[in-house]
Amino acid sequence: MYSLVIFGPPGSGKGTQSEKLIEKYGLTHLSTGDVLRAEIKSGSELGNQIKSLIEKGELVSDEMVQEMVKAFVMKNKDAKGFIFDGFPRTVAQAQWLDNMLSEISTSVNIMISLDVPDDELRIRLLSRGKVSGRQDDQDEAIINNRIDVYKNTTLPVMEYYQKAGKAKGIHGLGTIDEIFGRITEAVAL
Ligand code: B4P
Repeated sequence: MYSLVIFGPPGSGKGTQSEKLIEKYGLTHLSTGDVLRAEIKSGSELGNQIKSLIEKGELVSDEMVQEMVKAFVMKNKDAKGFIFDGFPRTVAQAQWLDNMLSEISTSVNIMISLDVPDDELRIRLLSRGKVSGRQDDQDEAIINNRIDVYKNTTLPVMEYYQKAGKAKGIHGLGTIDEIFGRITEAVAL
């Protein structure tokens, strides 16, 4: 099993590059953002709680996200490997992921970190907000909070993977194909 974490600030292109990675490597994709948005769409009580956090640009609790990730991985134990997109977002989630994968005798092979300047993130997210209807992409104050949460809470996850010798930084500006080319060089599967 080959598992890859795609990491970066909001708007860095994680979802965009995941689509190309799935196509090339046949890995099974898990976007925690997508799973959370599906829960919101279901109209459940849990979905309402998640909605209020996402619309403020805050993270959902580790426990809630971990439960969703575990259910997904256990359901797909025969996968060739996974792309974890937007997960882990805290050091606690990263430690938990290592433990959970070791239960099925596997581990994260590589962490791809997309590096994009803040100004470009704001441009991309506001432009997606105009077409996607995503509330968290339409308000600059919420976007700024997401970037702050990334720097304060999520960035230490990079150090976690650096210490494990698994982090690869990728320059995240350029065309989608140019960035994908840099990623495939790093993955070298
Ligand atoms: P996500 O869905 O992960 O949202 P995101 O960080 O904005 O990333 P996304 O994948 O959507 O965007 P991308 O970088 O591809 O999370 C949403 C929320 O859910 C979080 O804020 C949090 O509240 C919650 N959540 C999710 N996971 C969680 C976790 N593990 N723990 C706790 N809470 C969690 O950016 C794409 C945009 O840029 C697109 O519009 C694309 O067209 C554009 N783009 C991409 N590449 C480009 C390029 N090369 N040039 C120009 N534009 C480009």
